[in-house]
Amino acid sequence: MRAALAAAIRAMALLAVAAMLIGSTEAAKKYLFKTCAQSSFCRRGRAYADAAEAAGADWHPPYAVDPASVQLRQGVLSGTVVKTAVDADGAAVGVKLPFQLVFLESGAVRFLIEEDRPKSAPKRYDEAVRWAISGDLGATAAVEDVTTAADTAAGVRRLRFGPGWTAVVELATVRVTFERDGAAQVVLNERGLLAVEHWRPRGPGPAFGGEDTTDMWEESFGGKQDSKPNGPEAVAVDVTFPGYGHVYGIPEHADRFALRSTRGGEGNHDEPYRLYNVDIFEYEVDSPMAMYGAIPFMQAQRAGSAVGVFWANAAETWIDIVHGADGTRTHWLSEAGLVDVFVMLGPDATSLYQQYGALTGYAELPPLYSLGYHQCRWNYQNERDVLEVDAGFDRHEIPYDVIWLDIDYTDSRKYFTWEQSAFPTPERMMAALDERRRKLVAIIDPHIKKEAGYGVYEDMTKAGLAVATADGGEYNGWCWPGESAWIDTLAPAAVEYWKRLFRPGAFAGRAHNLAIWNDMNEPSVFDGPEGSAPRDARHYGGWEHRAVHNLYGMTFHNATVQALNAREPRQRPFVLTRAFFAGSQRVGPMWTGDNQATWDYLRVATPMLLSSSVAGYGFVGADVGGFFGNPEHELWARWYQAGAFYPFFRGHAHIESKRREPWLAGEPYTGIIRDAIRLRYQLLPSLYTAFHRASFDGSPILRPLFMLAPANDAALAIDDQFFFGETGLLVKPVVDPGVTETDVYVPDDEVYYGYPDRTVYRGVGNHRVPAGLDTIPMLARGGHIFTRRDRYRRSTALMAHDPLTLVVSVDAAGNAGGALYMDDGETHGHTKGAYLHRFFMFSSQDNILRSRSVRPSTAASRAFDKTIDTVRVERVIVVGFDLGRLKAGQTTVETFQDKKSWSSHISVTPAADGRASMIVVRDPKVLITADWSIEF
Ligand code: NBV
Repeated sequence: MRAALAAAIRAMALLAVAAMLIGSTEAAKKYLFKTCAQSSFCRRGRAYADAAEAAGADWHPPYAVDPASVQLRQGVLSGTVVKTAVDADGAAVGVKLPFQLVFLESGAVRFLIEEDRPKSAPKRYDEAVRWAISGDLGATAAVEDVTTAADTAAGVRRLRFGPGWTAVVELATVRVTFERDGAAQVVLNERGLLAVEHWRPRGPGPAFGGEDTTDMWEESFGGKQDSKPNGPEAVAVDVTFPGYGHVYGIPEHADRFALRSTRGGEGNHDEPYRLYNVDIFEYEVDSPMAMYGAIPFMQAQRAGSAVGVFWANAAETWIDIVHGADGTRTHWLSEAGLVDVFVMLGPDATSLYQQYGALTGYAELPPLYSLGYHQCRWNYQNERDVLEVDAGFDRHEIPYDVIWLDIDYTDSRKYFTWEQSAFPTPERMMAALDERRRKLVAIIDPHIKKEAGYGVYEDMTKAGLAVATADGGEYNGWCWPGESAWIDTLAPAAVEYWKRLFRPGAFAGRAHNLAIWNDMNEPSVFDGPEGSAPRDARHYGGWEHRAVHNLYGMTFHNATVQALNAREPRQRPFVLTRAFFAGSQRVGPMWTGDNQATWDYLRVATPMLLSSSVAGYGFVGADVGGFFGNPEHELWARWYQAGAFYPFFRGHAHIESKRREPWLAGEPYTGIIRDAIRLRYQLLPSLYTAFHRASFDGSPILRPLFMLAPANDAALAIDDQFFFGETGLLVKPVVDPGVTETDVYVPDDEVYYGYPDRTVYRGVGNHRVPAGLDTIPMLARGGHIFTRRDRYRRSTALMAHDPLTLVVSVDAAGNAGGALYMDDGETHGHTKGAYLHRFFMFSSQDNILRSRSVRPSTAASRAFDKTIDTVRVERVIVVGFDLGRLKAGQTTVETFQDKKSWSSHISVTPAADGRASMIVVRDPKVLITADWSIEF
């Protein structure tokens, strides 16, 4: 009786939590999440840093490399760091910490410190790299020992690697300095903050020389107890970037792109940036608080140089940053796992993204439809609703590709079921969508309702595939369906089971236009500590949740992708995730979670997307329109104008928000939204080309200004503008109400043309540009050629044979170049050569625009060409060409293709009123599959 009452009270309390999640409009409940001081290892780590700071030159940390242990073998410098500690009886003990400095083929250097623990002690978690890293961790042999006699006398090892790079290891201080051409770029442990909380038997009271032992063996937060059976096992190190004034990355935070100092002061944070995947509903902007995902990769940038570090640790992590006159100092602390740092020396941003991608992988090419517009809402009510929305897009002539179903399509939030009365014939509904080549995304979360008779729960529990409690039972907590268990996708058997659930016929019939959305995979647990799973819960392999927390979401996302791959092997999968880790870019896109329908959230979306873009995660988006609340109409329209450039472009709204289908905005807003979505579709060939580039070198889709203007210091902090893929389009979304004009910062001395009005902007600095409600401030940088498809179609698939337009914006010297990548957009045929890849070059030397294939010609490529051999270039637009180079009265240009030539008509608009000239070649009758030249 008592138990039943307690359960009822608990259920009511949880319903209140759920109601809060559904209905609240207040700011994030900060107190629900730890501060550094409330996380005992962070508190200890910061105190350690403070002590070092106070001691200055008298700081003598207890770590040193044993010189006799050091050896260099096949690209690996190894040895033992010895930590001198005092045991419970006051005796000195030397804790052995084997280290390796591994010089990787990709140019990155890995600094790994493990711990020699007694056999009886629990193992430190050492599998974060297994999940995060897809590249080769083998060493390169091309390391040269350039240690001099003087170095040896001073206890220094000096190793040369890569293109003139050096690593200098100081044994007595365990300091490693990475130099380029003799100048230090990255220093590990410069401040002596290296710390490894070594294993010790649980014992009474203050045991180790002066350490603060409170909360070492258990701690509690918000009334939730963490049993910490392994005791303290945090790791930390400081990383200094000498001469670098700016650092970026370490998503996910709702903050500026250029990260702030975190030790107080005007405009700075007081708290470190935190990485701990949490369901931070109604997050605050301008905050270092943890969010849904975590990528511990940081880029440092100064004029002309980029370097980076990747901290391969999936436990809770805090990062302190202090910018000084001589560079940036950072301090990385994680609750468990290893010191495992990868240093990358760039020397520029593009090389850095390649180095990081060589480690953690590149995003595979997504299906083309997923770059179209997605329409989501919590919830589309029933089949009729779905099909009416679908038809609404056609009625209003707005292209779109995907409609989404949120949690309420299920029967009582039991995933893999359908609410029968609302969705009696899902397959029929999907077939109707398929007629217009559209897709359906259904949400599937990792919490599985604990209910007798629910097959998924019963199978999972019988096979022991759920996350376990500290003592080995099944872990249960509360989420949308009520009491639930969580699938443990670290376990191979759980992944196999997950695949079975998606088999054709098992879910959504045999529909092949199905894609999936993974939400709540931080994991979000209503009654768990900080709204997540307890740190002492257990995963496959016996690992504590604490150590794998930040990568759990990626394993779930990964399992879903594997399941879709097994269901429809021909097709590229699409699975959106909310939680992520380093490596998630390989799996599928993410979005920035539950933002609000206010200008602040529109504003912060750009720096947030840039932050993940530079951390290897380019396929990202923010909910267009704002999830919570109702956007005023102007904001609604402006958000679509910004969203048209988000790599992942989805409108979404909360269950209590008013309906948000674009036509409900009314004129002029619907027209503006339509134009923005159509612009997106127009730019799809270019966007897809950028995704192709990202898939082999990690170049972001949204590019920070420093990528094209690396020498300009003043551009480093700008985060309300970006370049769009390879197009050279510099975009500044309007994020304030009432704007009619705005300043666009031109970051380099190239010529820029207003797009599409051709106003010439030249000179580094701000330029005033028109920005009325129907205008997206955009400048086309001289020197680029990009492609468009200008016809309105209902979905991406229906554009496959449309002709292309080439936009050539010549640079100050009269030249331009660009690329186009195409394939079938659906299958894996491109991996076997079925694609088209061309470069376009416009040369002022001979006034010729050339199209050249840069793809090997194979049977597969030729077969692909056949499928698009009717696709022609219908228009070439050349902006900024010096018309003096045309013949007087010239009305045609000569076109050459396949040893034939013909003339095509041009229309010429001279430069006037501050606008550049324009030549339009109409229907030059050239094919996209052919090599051709057009002579002006
Ligand atoms: O599944 C409901 C929502 C979803 O619409 C949203 O996009 C997710 O971020 N989900 C969170 C759960 C509850 C939010 C209050």
